[in-house]
Amino acid sequence: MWQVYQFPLCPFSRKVRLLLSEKGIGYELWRENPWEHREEFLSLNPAGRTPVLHNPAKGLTLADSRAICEYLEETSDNHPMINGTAANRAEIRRLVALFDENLYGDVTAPMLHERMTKRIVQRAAPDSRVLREAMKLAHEHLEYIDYLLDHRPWLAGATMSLADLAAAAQLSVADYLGGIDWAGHEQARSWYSVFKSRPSFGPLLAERMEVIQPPSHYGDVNA
Ligand SMILES: N[C@@H](CCC(=O)N[C@@H](CS)C(=O)NCC(=O)O)C(=O)O
Repeated sequence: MWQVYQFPLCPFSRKVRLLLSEKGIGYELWRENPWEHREEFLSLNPAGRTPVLHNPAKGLTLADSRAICEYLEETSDNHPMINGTAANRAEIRRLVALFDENLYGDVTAPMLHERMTKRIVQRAAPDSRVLREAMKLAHEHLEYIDYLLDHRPWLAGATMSLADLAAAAQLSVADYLGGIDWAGHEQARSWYSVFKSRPSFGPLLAERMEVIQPPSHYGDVNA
């Protein structure tokens, strides 16, 4: 059985967990707070970042969500998520990079820092200017997602792919932290509500990060 080292609001762990579930691969959750720099965790991943996928029976440890997702894609035939022609696969990987890097850097990372790290680790108040800027940038990312969905049923093309999982993972964390205003983004909102109803998403929506509560619409599959 795979062990996923993660904490509930790590968007990269969410992406990996969504992929594992969509592929029907079982896993156990192992709670890891990377800011604690635990030695045992650093021996699994010297970068000190979640997610890590560990399989003691196989003697295998995988780190970095993109490396993990590529591994799962190469080793499981179930529900391919980087599929189609070489051009389709390049488009999926382009969007995964965009969401993992830009959406994370512009929106999820500052929201996590202001609302989670400052509260739990630094015991400091969030900076409202940083939060406002992240929410403004969230609108720009949602506009791009609306644009993609105007042209295709799923973000990277005709079928659901890792690009959808990557975007949903980031947006779900930003939404938990109150950083997403869905008003005016009907395409993105209805794409995301389809996701919320998927069995793979249920466990994520039900989880809570101690002391931080999400807004009421967060876990509502009809919102
Ligand atoms: N590129 C990495 C990013 C992982 C990452 O940044 N994880 C965060 C938590 S969401 C982390 O562990 N941060 C702690 C640190 O950077 O020291 C991936 O895709 O797995």
